[in-house]
Amino acid sequence: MPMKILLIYPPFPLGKAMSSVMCSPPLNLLYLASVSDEHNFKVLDLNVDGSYGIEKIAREIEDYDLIGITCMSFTFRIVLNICRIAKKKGKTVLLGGFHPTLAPNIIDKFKCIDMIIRGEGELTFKELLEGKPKSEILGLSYRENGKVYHNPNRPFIKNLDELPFPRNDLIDSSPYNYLWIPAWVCEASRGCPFNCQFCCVTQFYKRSYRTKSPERVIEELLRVPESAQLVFFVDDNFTLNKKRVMRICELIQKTNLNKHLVFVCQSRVDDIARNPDMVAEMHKSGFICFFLGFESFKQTALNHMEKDYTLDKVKKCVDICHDNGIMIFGSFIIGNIGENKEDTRKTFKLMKDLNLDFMMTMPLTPFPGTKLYEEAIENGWVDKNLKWESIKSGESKPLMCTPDLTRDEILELLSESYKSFYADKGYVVKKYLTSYWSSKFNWTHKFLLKFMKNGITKFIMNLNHIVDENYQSAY
Ligand code: B12
Ligand code: SF4
Repeated sequence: MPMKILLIYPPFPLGKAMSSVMCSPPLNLLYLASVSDEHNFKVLDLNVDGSYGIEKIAREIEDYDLIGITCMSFTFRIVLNICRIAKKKGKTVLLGGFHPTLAPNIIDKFKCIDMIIRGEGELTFKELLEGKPKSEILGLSYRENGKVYHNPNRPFIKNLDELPFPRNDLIDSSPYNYLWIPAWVCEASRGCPFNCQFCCVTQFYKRSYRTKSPERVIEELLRVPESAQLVFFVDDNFTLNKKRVMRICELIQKTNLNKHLVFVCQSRVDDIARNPDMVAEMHKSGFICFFLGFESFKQTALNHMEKDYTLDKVKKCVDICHDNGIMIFGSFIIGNIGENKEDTRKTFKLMKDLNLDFMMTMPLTPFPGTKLYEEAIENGWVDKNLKWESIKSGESKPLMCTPDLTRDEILELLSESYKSFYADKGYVVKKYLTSYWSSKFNWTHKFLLKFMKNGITKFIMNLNHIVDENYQSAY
């Protein structure tokens, strides 16, 4: 008997205002929905439709047999509220994603969660839908007759090419965008072999790294909805294997995908510094921006977090990108162990001296299961009774202090980082009126009108949704 299954992506902190600037398709749910033809799926992305308050969710849930929800640590509070509504309606509630995988004991504590699929979801979900006895399904945690069982882990999928293609047809592609450019996402590999102390990926994928074949990657790109003009590769480390990247580039050019799509990926400073020829080829194939986790510009802090790159590579990496017309979106952590205010401000200055194109900062966060969490607990930097279920996803207050900085100081530095970078007129004028008119960056001209027309108007129209308490508490 076919089931009606509702897969929910919970809302991000800033609601509609955020989604008009950046809104990413729920790729995980599209993969999950691909594992069975027998059942009927609906994917509900609450980032797209800001009108979903508690009553509307409750009405929607009514129609379904199984409610699956994806969950990150910062969305756990909202997810839990949705679980409670679903449970009240007598539905079966299933969670998956990083938070339930790395903190599976939440099922022991919260009776509104019936099942958790830990780790990669596809095969476990398939077996569950096929009706295999729960006790035999690897990677499943479940409640039965009031008792909770955590089955052994499921080994990682050996050949990622065997996965069915994501069910892109289940959602309307039009709301999805990255900085106002109509966008889609693609996954070419899973995991990362590095061992950064703060990172959840190392724990989730146990430092494994598996790739899809370049041919399969192209197949996925060919299925990207027509409306998209940009594809973001969600891989943690797209450039790890140069030979493979070169082959993907070759195939992108052969299939002319770069005629109507541009690409953004996540990479590492050392990969870029080592491989200027790869970067040149990537730009030729339509790559326009690299998302790089610099985290800090203090070597001892990088060593402490086991980031495994050295600062002498930074200038080289930035020059290689800019010489090839590739923008850099730098990501930094505020409150690294071993950094004081002065060190942090040196990092702010370097971001501009290096001419980075965009940056974002995040407070050091002790996510469940990470090595950082253990260290923070041991040293009393975080409350040992930290309850993710009471943290609002828009909450900006850092969750831990460090030996050099209080939580309030980290908060001040976070706000200072954005002011010092984006509100510094000299910097923005220099960047936007000089660099992007050079021939290397001529691809930016194509998007400029779009930025102005769609972006600014939509953003202003939706400003009232920013950190909207009602929107948050609606769940
Ligand atoms: C792309 C991405 C984003 C996109 C989101 C796109 C989207 N709509 O999904 C954007 C840029 C918006 C984003 C934002 C943020 N992100 Co992010 N993101 C990622 C990234 C790089 C890839 C995610 C992805 O698409 N993977 C591919 C899919 C197929 O895998 P998956 O999501 O893991 O899903 C599989 C399983 O987890 C499982 N599964 C997942 N959901 C469900 C649900 C059910 C019902 C079942 C059965 C199974 C299941 O099955 C899936 C298929 O195998 C991950 C790192 C990573 N490697 O996953 C970080 C990651 C998920 N992000 C993270 C963080 C911290 C954030 C931010 C807080 C960052 C910030 N500075 O604001 C925000 C969170 C905003 C919020 N909700 O509060 C952390 C989460 C840590 C945690 N414990 O919660 C990660 C792990 C990065 C890291 N290294 O720590 N992110
Ligand atoms: S390189 Fe990136 S994905 Fe890999 S462990 Fe470090 S932070 Fe995580």
